[in-house]
Amino acid sequence: MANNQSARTATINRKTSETDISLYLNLDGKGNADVDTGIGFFDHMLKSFAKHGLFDLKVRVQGDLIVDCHHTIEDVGIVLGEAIKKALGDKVGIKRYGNFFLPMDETLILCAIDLSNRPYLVFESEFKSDSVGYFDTQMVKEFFYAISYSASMNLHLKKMWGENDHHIIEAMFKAFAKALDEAVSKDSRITNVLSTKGSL
Ligand SMILES: [Mn+2]
Repeated sequence: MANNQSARTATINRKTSETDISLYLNLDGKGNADVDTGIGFFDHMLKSFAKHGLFDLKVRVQGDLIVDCHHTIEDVGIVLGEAIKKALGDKVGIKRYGNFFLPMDETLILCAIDLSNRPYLVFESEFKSDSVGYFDTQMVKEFFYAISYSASMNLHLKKMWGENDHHIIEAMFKAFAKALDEAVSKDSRITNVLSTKGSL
């Protein structure tokens, strides 16, 4: 894991009767991921998020997978959103907005982010299958909803085109990573927070 004094990092531990999660995030990382959620496809998605956002991410989850994947995926979304918010701190100097069109074979996904401190999710996609591996496709929206609320971000995710559910979901995680990388990046011309209100 990359670690330096100026890196924006957060560690969150959250334990409920349904899940026990520890998560480390470095927004100024190099794309290193060490992830074990108990759901193979979800691990694949979180590693893609870290790799393409150039974040360092460590996640450990003990979830009630005996029930189903719902609590584990939703709660990781809550904790990842909390980590993003905590690592960002006062948001001084960041670009605030980020967007990306991510192609993956036949799939094209649009992601747009405003780190506005006002949670809002617009999610537009359909899936052909109920699940990819042990990951229920219904949980994609739930995951991003949880992030948008716990990180207090405006998040738009839209499938422009796509046939294959694995591609669609993976392209969403990668598009989210690329858009977030842009939104959290710094611009030396921004000397305070990028808002006429003076706070974000
Ligand atoms: Mn894949």
